[in-house]
Amino acid sequence: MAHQAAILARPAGEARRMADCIRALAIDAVEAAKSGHPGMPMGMADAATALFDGFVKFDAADPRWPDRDRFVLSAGHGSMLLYALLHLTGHAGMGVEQLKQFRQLHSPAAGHPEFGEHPGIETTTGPLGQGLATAVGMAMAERLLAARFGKSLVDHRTWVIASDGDLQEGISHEAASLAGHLALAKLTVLWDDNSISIDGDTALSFTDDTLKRFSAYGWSTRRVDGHDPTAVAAALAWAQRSRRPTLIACRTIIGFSAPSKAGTAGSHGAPLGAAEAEGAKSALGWNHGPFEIPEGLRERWEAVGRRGAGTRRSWLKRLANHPQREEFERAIAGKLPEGWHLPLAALRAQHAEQKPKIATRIASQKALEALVPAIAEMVGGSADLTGSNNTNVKGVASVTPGNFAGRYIHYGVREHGMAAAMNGMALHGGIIPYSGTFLVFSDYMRPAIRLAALMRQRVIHVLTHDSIGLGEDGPTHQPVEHLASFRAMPNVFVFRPGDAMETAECWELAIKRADGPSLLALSRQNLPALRSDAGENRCARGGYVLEEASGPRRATLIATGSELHLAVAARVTLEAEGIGTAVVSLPCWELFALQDASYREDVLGSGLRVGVEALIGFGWDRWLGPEGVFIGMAGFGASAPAEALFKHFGITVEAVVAAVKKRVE
Ligand SMILES: Cc1ncc(C[n+]2csc(CCOP(=O)(O)OP(=O)(O)O)c2C)c(N)n1
Ligand SMILES: [Mg+2]
Repeated sequence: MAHQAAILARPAGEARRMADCIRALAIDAVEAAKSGHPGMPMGMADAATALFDGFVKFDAADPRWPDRDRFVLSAGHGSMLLYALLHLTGHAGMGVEQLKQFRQLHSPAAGHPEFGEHPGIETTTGPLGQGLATAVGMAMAERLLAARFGKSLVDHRTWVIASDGDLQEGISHEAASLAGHLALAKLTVLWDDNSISIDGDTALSFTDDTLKRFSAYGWSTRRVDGHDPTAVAAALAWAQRSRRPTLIACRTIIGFSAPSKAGTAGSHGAPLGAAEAEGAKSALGWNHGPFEIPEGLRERWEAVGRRGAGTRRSWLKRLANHPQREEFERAIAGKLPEGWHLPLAALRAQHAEQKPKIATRIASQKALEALVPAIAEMVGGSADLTGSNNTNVKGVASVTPGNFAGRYIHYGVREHGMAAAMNGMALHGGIIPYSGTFLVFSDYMRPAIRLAALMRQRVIHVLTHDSIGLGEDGPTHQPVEHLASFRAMPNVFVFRPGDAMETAECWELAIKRADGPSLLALSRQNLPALRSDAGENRCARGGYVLEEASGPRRATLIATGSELHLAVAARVTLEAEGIGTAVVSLPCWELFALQDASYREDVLGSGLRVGVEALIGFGWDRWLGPEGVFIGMAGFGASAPAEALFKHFGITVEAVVAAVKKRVE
């Protein structure tokens, strides 16, 4: 490659040598693992070196320092770039032993960066586009916390390295558009503009004018030679001065220095092979053993790792004397403020007394009215359905481009970007993000919810219009399979409360749950109050006997959400006919599954079990057993008033009664 030859012909200054450390480690680790992606780290090594050497504010001695800059490797397949940086800058827990274990079981240097595997890994990446959108949330969190605690405690930047694939993904459009709208000036994306993806030249599928695209979103953009450290540094300095988010297109050669694979998809996702690896090192003039970093360069890199130490110490002093110190530390630690639950307890007492007949989405708004004023770190929002999701609270101001003092975000119709940004806010720390859309559009958020589950982040999604009960909007808007699919997703808590009281209880559980995402499936339609006790949070066990049989129990009706009252009504008829019937509410399967077996057996009973839920029955056999009966949906819904639909699909009190009588008589 002539271009590569020209670059290699330049006298190799210190910056090139430092970057070569990254290249050599990436080559060696991928060779040792016999799998991985050497091309991206080899191509972006120069730009990453310029970024870390001169710009990223961090201190390797404390990778969780709250006011550090956030660095997100959105192109997670290039994970060795991140691991090499953590290693070279002297982070504990990423020694040469760990690099030698790249991609092996229990190594922090996993195939793709995994949040939690090493404190220097800010977020899990690998699903392209997610990292960039998560970083947008981190940059939003920085602004929100700066507005709350001031610049002396919160003043950091968010840096992203993104690849062609990151920018091709739809989520990058949502995220970049939102970032541009909000003028997130402290967000900078370095685009690895190498014109190569897996199928070959990106020209096969990608002819966007990316710089124009980003400038249309309200970003400032620049193009540089990604192998020229001086040019990259100048662009980074320019980015720091920008009043808008910045995109720096770094023209690079994937697999830089590999004699035959550089500039080709061949270097993207497979070891170079011994000969090509040798050739790459000799082209660089790198004559050290595998995983070996010469002393001078190691010292130089470790100095980079210590560069922020003084800044961190000054920050610690400022924190020590700051009037909001305790509040800041509490919020960052994810601890709830003292007494946070008192207004909610008062609301539950009120529900017990007044027994309001309201939709659970309205009940959710009432819960938010109790929670949001009490918990300053709750930041709400909706994907343009605020009035339908009932996610805002009177008196809470909206965030606007110049003003992050508000706590409500108009995400626009960008569900995927919203969910990923929420992950970024939760990961950043100091914020408990919640938001809303229709349950059916959770499909548009699924990849981000999956990452929240994988990373065990506290994000809360208010998902309203949760069944055919939404009525006339019809089957495009009526979820059927959604809860089954989220119940199948590890670490997700799916709540489907049946009345106002249960809604308050489920909100309490979602807020308390610091180690994973919670979804609240809520009705559009009004539902009668079924509970008049406000003491114990009965949803906390996931399922409980709402009404016991008056005599020996012959049947148990198990329902969730808007079908709970059908079960209660059916019980009245069955009891009147002498069939001892209990009603079990099962608002959270995941919590119920955590209870001991004897509790579960007591609740579910040994008689006939009938499940009632206006959704697909997939998964219900887990509770109903082989002899059970399920009353719900078997396919898509239809457009009609809700009452007509429940009748049409046979989800009625009469159907429940008939199902029981058929079996027990
Ligand atoms: C959502 C998603 N789809 C597909 C993939 C599989 N994949 C990994 S990298 C990649 C594209 C590689 O091209 P680019 O993003 O330009 O990275 P480069 O090869 O330049 O490092 C694909 C399709 C993925 N990781 N995530
Ligand atoms: Mg590429």
